Amino acid sequence: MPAADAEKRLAARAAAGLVESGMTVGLGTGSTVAFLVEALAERRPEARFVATSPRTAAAAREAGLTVVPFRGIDRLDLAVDGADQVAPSGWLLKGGGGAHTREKVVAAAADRFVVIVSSDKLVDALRPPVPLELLAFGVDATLRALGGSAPLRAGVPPPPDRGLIADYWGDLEDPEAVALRLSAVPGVVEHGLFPPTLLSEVLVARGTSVERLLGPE
Ligand code: A5P
Repeated sequence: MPAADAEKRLAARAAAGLVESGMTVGLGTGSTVAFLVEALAERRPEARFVATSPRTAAAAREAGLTVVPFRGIDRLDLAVDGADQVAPSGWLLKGGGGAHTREKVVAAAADRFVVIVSSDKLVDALRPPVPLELLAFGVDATLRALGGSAPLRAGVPPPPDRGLIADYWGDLEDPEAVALRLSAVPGVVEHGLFPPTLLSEVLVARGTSVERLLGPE
């Protein structure tokens, strides 16, 4: 197994230990979360799970976990997800798999949002692109409003809420300013910048150990 995958697996196993019976838990999307599902399948806690993508929902069901729709549930005890980049400031870049809209809704609903990553995901500063989900209606006008710097992404499975995925290639020196700007463009459903205020902690695996980086209180 490649070193990064071994680290993802280790971080995922540490996060699986946070799931207790009776909890409602959000599951992110991606290869790190796939290891989480694998670890949960072994532990089998009496918990119910909300999935951020059809992919994760199918894997979790196949693993024997109880997956429920995110409806009639207004908060989650815990959410666990991977990330593409984690900056020292606590800003995250997500959406490599195009699932960031549902991932952000789930993270925001959770009392505790835990991010699990291999050590290569820690960066000194976030690098573009920023994944975007765009409303299909009027998408060319939305792309124009984004200044032509956000080409549509080819070859990704369409998001479950019928949006389109694009990647914004603007400067990312000030993630907060970029996040505000992107959120202000009508037709941008959601962007992949996750603020530090969403984050409870990051479990980062390095070699054979897992380090816990705390987010803001
Ligand atoms: C999915 O859209 C993303 O936000 C993933 O959470 C992120 O890309 C991490 O993916 P891996 O766990 O596959 O690295």
